[in-house]
This record gives sequence, structure tokens and C-alpha cells, in this order.
Amino acid sequence: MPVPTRPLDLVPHRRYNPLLRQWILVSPQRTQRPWQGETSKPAAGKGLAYDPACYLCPGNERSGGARNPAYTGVFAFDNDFPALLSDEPPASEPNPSPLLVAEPERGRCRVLCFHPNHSLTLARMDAAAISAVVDAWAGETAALGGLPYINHVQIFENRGAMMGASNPHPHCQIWATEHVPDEPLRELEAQREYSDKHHRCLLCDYLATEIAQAERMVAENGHFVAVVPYWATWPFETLVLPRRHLGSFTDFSAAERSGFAAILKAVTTRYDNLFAVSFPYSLGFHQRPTDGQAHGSMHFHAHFYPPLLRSAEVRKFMVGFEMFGSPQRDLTPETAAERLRALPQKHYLD
Ligand code: H2U
Ligand code: ZN
Repeated sequence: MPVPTRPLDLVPHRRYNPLLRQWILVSPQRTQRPWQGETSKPAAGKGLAYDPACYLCPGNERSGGARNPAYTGVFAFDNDFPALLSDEPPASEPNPSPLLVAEPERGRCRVLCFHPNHSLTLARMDAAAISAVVDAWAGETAALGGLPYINHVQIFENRGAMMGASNPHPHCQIWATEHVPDEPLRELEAQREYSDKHHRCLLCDYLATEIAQAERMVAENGHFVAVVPYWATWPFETLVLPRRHLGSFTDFSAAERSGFAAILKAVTTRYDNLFAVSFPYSLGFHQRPTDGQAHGSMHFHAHFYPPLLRSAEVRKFMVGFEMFGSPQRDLTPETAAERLRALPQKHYLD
């Protein structure tokens, strides 16, 4: 066990998340008991490259009746069961009470397959294949963001059955909406207020602090840095930041797209190696709204929210105090980062 060097490593305290403007309770004294070690067994095998029953594999029929082409790289299509529709909404009805508020919401939902191989994941795809996915994220952002009724493009990957992914085939979803959803809106407002007050970018300043302190660093390259944020909620949560003040996928240079692919591989490989399992997570990107305004204070970033706590089976639940009070964690972000950093960069299945 590393010897705690600061008082806060030993005692309950709360940390402030300046992006969401909320507190998180940290209870490190609960982890002072010795680490019992990993109990789960490594998941065996690399899986099938093609699954005839998969609705995302090349050439297969989807449940909506359409057939996928025999794609060889990335493949995007309109979600057959979209949460939002692009149709012009009917004239809105007046709300019956100021406490019963509804309004129409338009949007487009897409599904993006990362690779034709059914059993690959970002961690096990090669750098060129991941770069092709990053290019597709930029292309989808530009195309959907350019639609007249779209003001925000939310890209996310639910990885693993534990996170509710309906299919192991490597894919993500893209929900482009008329309104900026609440979570990115909160972050956007926090960044705008910080920059109005300090005349600097919140996440540029945060990145400089993390680079100087180094203790929450997980991986880095010439263009991107991945840290367990000081205010992380999930045990092994990470935040991936570009070194340059970029607002959107559409701002990335070719070198930054490759750099982003490389850091995604570095983070996901360490995740898989932590418990020798295909690590579940929700991955999402926060980028500038596409409403035509400048949003100069917005600093692009990726959040990995993984649920696992102690092994492939033991997850963190956001219940009890977290539902009624505020988020809470035992493992400090510094210890989580140290454990991720110490893992080999080579995937356990390779
Ligand atoms: P998830 O694994 O994150 O649920 O994403 C899969 C998406 O694929 C889901 O939104 C869509 C579902 O609506 N889908 C299709 O568009 N066509 C199909 O044939 C099945 C699933
Ligand atoms: Zn498949």
C-alpha cells in the first residue's frame, strides 16, 4: 500500500466538480483495508469475426428489415428505432399549467459500426481503424450539425451488457437534437462563466494543473491527455482532453485525429487489462453546439464512465446517498489513476 502523503488521503472530504458545478463525497478511509486482489477469471477467447445472427454485421438483415451492405470499414445508418424524429412538429398546444411544461423536440438518431469484425472493440482495433472511426465522428458531426433544425450532436458508446448495450458488435450511437441537452448545457455554462470571469479556458487551466501534478495522469501523447479527474464519480472514470483548445471534432487536424485514436486505444486497453475482461463503460463526447454561435469557451473532451469497482463482477451502484444526497466514492482518483497507469500497454488477449 502506498503511504498516504496528504491529510485528505485519509479523511472524508468533498471535492468540487467545476464542469457540473456539484460536489462529490470522497471517503478514502474506507479503502485503508488491504487490497484482496483480483478474483475474476480472464474472459477466454477472442470471439467470432462474423455472427450470422447479428443485426450489425456486414451483409446481415436488421430487425427493421433493411440489409447492411458488405461494408469493410466504418458503416453508419439511420437508427431503425429512433428516439427522435425529423418531421416538422404539429403546432404546440399551450401548457395547461406552468408546472406541466412540454415542447416539441426534433432530431436524428444514427448508429455507427466501428468495424466489420463482430468481436473487436476499440481496445483491440488497430490505430488506423480507430482513426477511421474518429474521421466518421467528425463527418457525422459536420453533416448532422449542418441540418437546419439540429443544434447539438451527441455521440456516445454504450459498451457491454452491463451498460445496456444491445449488441457486442463495436458500434456507437449518435443523437442529434434541436436543443442542447442538459448535461452538455451545464458544462457549457460553467465554461462560459469561468472564461468570462478569468479570461481563460476552464479546461485549458485544468489540463495545465493535471500536467503539473501528474498524479492523476493515465496516458498521454503529443495531442491528448487522459486523467482520472480530481472530481471523478465512477471508480475508474477518465476525462480525455486535447492539449490544444479545440471545440469540436470538426476542429481536429489530421494529426489530432490520429492522436485521439491512439489515446482511446491506450485508455481502453488499460481498462480491459485492469480486470482481464472487456471493460464496460459509457463513453461520450462533449463538443460545441452546432447552433452557429461561436462558443469559444467550449473545450472538447471525452468522458469515460465505467461502472466496475473491484472485479469483472463487482460494480458500483449509484443508489442511496448518491440518489438522495450527492455522488460518493471510496477509492481516491489518485489511487485509481496509479492503478491504471501501472498496467501494461499491451492488451491481455494480444
Ligand atoms: P445500443 O447497443 O447502444 O442499444 O445501440 C444499438 C442501436 O441500434 C439501438 O438504438 C438500433 C437500436 O435502436 N437498432 C437498429 O437501428 N436496427 C436494428 O436492426 C436493431 C437495433
Ligand atoms: Zn456483428
